[in-house]
Amino acid sequence: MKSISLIQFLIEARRKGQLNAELSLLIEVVARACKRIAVATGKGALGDVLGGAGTDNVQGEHQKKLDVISNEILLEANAWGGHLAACASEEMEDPQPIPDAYPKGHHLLLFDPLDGSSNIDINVSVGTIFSVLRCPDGISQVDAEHFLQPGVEQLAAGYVLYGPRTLLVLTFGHGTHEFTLDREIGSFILTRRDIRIPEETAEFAINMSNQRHWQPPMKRYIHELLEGSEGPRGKDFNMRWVAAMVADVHRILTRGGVFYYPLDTKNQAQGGKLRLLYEANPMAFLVEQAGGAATDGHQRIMELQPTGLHQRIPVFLGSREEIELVTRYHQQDQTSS
Ligand code: FDP
Ligand code: ZN
Repeated sequence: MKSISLIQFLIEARRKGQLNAELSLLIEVVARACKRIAVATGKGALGDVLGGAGTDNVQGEHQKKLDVISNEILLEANAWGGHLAACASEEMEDPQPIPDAYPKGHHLLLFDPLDGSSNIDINVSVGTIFSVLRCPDGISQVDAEHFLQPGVEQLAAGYVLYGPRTLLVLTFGHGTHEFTLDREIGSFILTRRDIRIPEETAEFAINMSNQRHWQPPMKRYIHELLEGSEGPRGKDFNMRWVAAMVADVHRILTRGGVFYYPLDTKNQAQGGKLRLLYEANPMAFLVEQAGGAATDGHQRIMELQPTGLHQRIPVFLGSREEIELVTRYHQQDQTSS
């Protein structure tokens, strides 16, 4: 079978009118930066990249050295190409404008440079998540407010999973596609076109240790799954939790399943655990383009109007039938209370 590289795939998509040259360049640049992050994560102790950076990010979380390194790699790679108006990152309080020395483009890039960073030191999968928006016209100075666009406005989204293989999973609104990094030639090669998530599943991902902190509809739903073939669902469910959203979502895009990070008494003051703009929205776009669903327990994630750059929300995504059921339980609870 003839292999198709990411670059060839993007050129063909441009010919079909699915994306423009600037967006194509942006995706190539992000992919190139992620190859460097893959090298850095792969070095581990040999590259002195393990452990804490000794700093906290805007969310008050301790930064790992690789969080900081990955953020710098993405910023540096995206500064000079002329495809961006500004970047925003989990690791930075405010958006970073493109330096004056370089031409500015029409896109806004958001990223979580290294998702699942508690996995770094134990040599388990981590990933990079990104989302691309159009910069509103006539803006000379980009501010956080320009990034506050609902997920339906995303032009592209994707993640790179640094696992046994380095994979790029991408959408620009024409399906969700997977590319595997061929380390010998240094190129991402198309390995799955038009990924489809099965509508039904018997596998769920949730941090069960939070069970006692959940709200009643979540307790009810998970209790029914755990009752298995003896309960109302009439079938047994299996559970997985990698503690890196990228890896859990990738499993769902490979064999189906659902991923939940609900509201609980520990995270409700912040609105949830996961960040809307650079975690939930890009994952929702990828999952919907693969036939799955993504809600905040009440409504479609991609239709939420963001109110802050680092806003957090509850996340329910994956195989459509389960997401519809868990969302219904939350909606019923709201109407009865
Ligand atoms: P992390 O904080 O390590 O970056 O981004 C949030 C996230 O990881 C997700 O990737 C992951 O699914 C979740 O948090 C892990 O949460 P727990 O600590 O509750 O397991
Ligand atoms: Zn993250």
